[in-house]
Amino acid sequence: MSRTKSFIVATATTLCLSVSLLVSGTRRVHAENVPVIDITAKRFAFSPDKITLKKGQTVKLRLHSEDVTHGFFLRPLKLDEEIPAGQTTEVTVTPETAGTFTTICDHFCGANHGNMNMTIVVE
Ligand SMILES: [Cu+2]
Repeated sequence: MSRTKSFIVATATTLCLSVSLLVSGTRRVHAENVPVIDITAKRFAFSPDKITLKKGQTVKLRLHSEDVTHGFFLRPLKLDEEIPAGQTTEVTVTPETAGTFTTICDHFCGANHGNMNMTIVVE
């Protein structure tokens, strides 16, 4: 192989490697870069009290508690989280069923706990 030829081969190999590194790097960023929805729990309501998700689209729910420990339970979306007092719980969800669902607080948080819920619409 001539000097020029081997230089070209080496350059091409380096280019290919850089491109594949770039591509896999981009993929990784996309996987972590899912939309985030912030939800705040505070006696005795969630804020916002309604969110809309797209069927098949992964989102991250970032659940904050502003006071005591709350729950976040929605069987059809397989959500069963605890939000410890004053803390944040993150959960990733990919809804597979369209519909209107009611998420409840399933961790007793006081007198009006039974009315603490929010709506998740999947369309
Ligand atoms: Cu509660």
